[in-house]
Amino acid sequence: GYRALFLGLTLFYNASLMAQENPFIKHMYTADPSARVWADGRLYVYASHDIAPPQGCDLMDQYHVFSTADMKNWTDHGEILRASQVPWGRKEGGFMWAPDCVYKNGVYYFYFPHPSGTEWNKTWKIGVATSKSPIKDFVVQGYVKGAEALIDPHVFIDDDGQAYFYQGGGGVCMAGKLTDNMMEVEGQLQKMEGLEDFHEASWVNKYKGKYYLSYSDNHDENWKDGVKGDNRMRYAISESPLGPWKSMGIYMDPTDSYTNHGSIVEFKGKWYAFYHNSELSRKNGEFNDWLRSIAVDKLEYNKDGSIKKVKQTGL
Ligand code: FUB
Repeated sequence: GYRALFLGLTLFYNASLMAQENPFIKHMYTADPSARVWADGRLYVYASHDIAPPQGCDLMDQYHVFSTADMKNWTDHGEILRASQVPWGRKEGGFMWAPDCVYKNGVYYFYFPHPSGTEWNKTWKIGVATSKSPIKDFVVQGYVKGAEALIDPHVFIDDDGQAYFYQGGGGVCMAGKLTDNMMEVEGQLQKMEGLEDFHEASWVNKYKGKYYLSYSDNHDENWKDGVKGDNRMRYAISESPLGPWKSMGIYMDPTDSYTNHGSIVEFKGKWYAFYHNSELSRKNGEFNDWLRSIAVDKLEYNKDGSIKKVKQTGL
């Protein structure tokens, strides 16, 4: 009896030590995690930064990068870019929204949405900053030519080296090829067809030869009878990076934050779904939709290629 109890408790203790703790960044508010695995074998997360006291997303003015070798111990590499370093940016600053980062031919390309004028909602551009290092020395080179005045950039590089650019918010997702300099759309962006209830936060990954486009939807019920009810994460599948897409439904229920923004990535043979919630602000006693915290959980595929609903831990 006692021996079985002891064994049980030891196993439970070990399992809890192995578990990923969410939110995994606890010393500052973070959102919009773009997770990337670079050649040094570490996983890097590029995130935007919410500012306390909460005053909405207009104050967000800088990006940070974190990395891990084991999904347990995280290193904060600090700030990598802020609004005042964007030569063409609106003079009032702020609005450094969901970014992405890719690597090509020795250069890290960091993409970020930022308004170029006082009328922030009409003047979005997708900035490009480059560096030889994944964690520092990023310099703004300009912005993506041929992009629309829309938020949430994402770049997917296919196995043949061709880069695809995605962006979108307010219900429309646009995409197209990038030229070799990674800063120009080849031809024109086209609307992605077949995405049910698209809101924002597009992300593409490849699994068993098929393309998966994940995004957040428009679900917005607020808190009701103790049930959470804001943006959910959905996905769609295609034979091509530019669609047409077959909507596959919801892979993540709402978190306790109004928005959600995800990235899906394989690391050391396992798949993960990165996202954000408001759990850190809840723990800190200042719960707010715009004081978010990045989180990660396991993502599993069914045999038929569909994605199992992700279990949010730590909530
Ligand atoms: O963080 C600012 C904005 O909120 C992002 O660009 C959206 O995806 C949403 O997370």
